[in-house]
Amino acid sequence: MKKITLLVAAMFFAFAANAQLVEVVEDFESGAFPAGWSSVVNTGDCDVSFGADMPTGPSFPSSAVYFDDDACGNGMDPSNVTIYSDVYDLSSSDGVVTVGYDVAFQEVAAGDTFLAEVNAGDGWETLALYDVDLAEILTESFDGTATNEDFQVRWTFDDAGEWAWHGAIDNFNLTYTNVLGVSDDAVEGFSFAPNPAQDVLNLNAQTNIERATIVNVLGQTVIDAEINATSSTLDISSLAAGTYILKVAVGDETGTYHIIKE
Ligand SMILES: [Ca+2]
Ligand SMILES: [Ca+2]
Ligand SMILES: [Ca+2]
Repeated sequence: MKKITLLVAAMFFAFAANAQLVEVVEDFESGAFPAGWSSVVNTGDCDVSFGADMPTGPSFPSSAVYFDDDACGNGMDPSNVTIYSDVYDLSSSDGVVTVGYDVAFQEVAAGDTFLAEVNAGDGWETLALYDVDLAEILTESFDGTATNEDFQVRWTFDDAGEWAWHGAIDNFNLTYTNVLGVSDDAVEGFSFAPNPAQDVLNLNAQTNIERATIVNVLGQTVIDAEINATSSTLDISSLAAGTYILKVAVGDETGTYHIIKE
């Protein structure tokens, strides 16, 4: 994932038909983890805290979640503590995801680190590694692609066995666009295959399929075919890879399905 500064693409999608911008923001003002969030003490005896005032260096304007190794104390067992975000289902998203947070990190010995990672479908990968003191609260934003059902972000503070300072985050934000704000709407007796598909979609129904259209993430119709048969094929070889919506009119019903073009 690489940094971006604007959410222009996501905001544009929000105004297109059949697309819904989803924005998750967590500000840690309650003094406890939001639903779905947690921390895991991998080693040591100390866990995270909530608050604005950091043990040293710049503090936050409002409550953050942080690991305070200073408060953990001198001579304690080495601390390695991970903050886990909620798990987000991005399977209905168009694949474009932006994740961000504000971060503070102060170390004592050079070995201390604060590691941000994301699971965007291929296991944990590094978003950012904070390895030296941050002179200011840093506002981070990362742009990438993900359509996994178990999208998650985590931050791990490692004190390298020292009496160290802290790592903290606030204002977690996750932005993505659902291609449809609703789940698939199936028509009984209608089926199609394969999905994902490369070249051809095979359509089958027990009653007459009148029309089939394919809509992209911008809500634009890219294929519009009169069928008038109980079975047919749609040539999708010209479509760019990505997620689309298949709409079918079968009898007097309309079905909508997510399809993936490979
Ligand atoms: Ca806050
Ligand atoms: Ca370091
Ligand atoms: Ca320590």
